[in-house]
Amino acid sequence: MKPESPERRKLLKKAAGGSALAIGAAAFPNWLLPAMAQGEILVPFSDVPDTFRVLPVRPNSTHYQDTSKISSFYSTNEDFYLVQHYGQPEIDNSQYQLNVTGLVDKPLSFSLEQLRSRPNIEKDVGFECGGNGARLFHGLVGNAKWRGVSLRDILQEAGIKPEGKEVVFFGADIGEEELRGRTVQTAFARSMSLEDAMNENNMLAFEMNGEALPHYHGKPVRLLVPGWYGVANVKWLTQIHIQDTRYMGRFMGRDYVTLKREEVGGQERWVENSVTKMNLKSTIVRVTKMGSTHKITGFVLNDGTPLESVEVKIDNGPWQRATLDPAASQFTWKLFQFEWDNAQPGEHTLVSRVTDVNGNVQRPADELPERASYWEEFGQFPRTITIEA
Ligand SMILES: Nc1nc2c(c(=O)[nH]1)N[C@H]1C(S)=C(S)[C@@H](COP(=O)(O)O)O[C@H]1N2
Ligand SMILES: [Mo]
Repeated sequence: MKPESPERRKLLKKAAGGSALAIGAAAFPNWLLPAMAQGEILVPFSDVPDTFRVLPVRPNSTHYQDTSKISSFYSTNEDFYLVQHYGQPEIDNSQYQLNVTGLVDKPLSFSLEQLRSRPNIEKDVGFECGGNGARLFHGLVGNAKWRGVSLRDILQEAGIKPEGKEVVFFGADIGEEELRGRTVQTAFARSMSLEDAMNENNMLAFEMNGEALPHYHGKPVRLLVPGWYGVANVKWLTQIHIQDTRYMGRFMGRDYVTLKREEVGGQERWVENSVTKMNLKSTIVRVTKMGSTHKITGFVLNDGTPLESVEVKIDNGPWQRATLDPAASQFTWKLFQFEWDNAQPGEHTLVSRVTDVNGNVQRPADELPERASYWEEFGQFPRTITIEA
């Protein structure tokens, strides 16, 4: 973090002093149910259509969180969103093998036990799907404590040959793709430059929130690339391959590819990019009422760059600083909260924006470069709410 301003110190103190974010975690079956613990009322947004439903987890399905219920730093393993493109392969732990192949001095192979017995690392990491956005009220998101082993240590142990440039991560899940007039079987895979793969934060995770990695989240081992969109975090990881050419699979070259109109050396061009690091983003997800005070809660995600501020604007009022959850660390989501006193009855618009220490400010969606795909929705997201008289 940047040298702290007195204002910021005050905010952190306030956060630590008990204006806590966590509200007694009441499990309730329907997001519209207004009753909360300890006299706190959930105030529904008026921008959520009556038809919007958060479904329970079903096999092989996408699952998104009901973001209006986000009230604790860790998502449970059940709430944490789910995305998979070729189903959810079941791997028998006793048969599991991770192979490190390609341009290495020493190809390696690990059983689950061999991986587990390496020096363990534990990290809090949150991420969202590159396709997360307003239509799901940003529900393709989660934050958890992960335990695993260092990817860099394993790559160093294998010894990357000088010509090794690209590291490909293959999952056990295989899908059929129609490619250039043929039907082929391909595994889910993602790749990174060797430099990105060697980042000390990357891990191979086998535990999530203190439990063995759940089947749907990639049992028994998945890759975690802190600060990147979810697509990088290859589940059911079975092979790491080092090569000297770029890997061009569906999830690098065709899908999870943004298309934006940008300036390229003074020339306006349409630019396609594989989804990698998370953009600086905040969104309001929840409003509760207790007495005459409304609490506005939201989350921030980014690539791990320290934050300067999160601010909330109500209607045409000024930007006002929100309080950041002190539980947050570099690669987690950062929950924020703003106390809105004496809200007047009627319709209100609430919006948040986040600024990082490099001066990057989250902008309104219509001020961002023109974009032709739904990947990477990180503009400001105004919400509307009706305060009853
Ligand atoms: N093997 C495999 N890994 C995968 C995927 C997949 O389809 N297969 N989907 C990716 C995408 S697009 C996302 S957003 C995250 C979701 O991780 P989660 O389901 O644990 O939240 O997993 C990534 N890892
Ligand atoms: Mo995703």
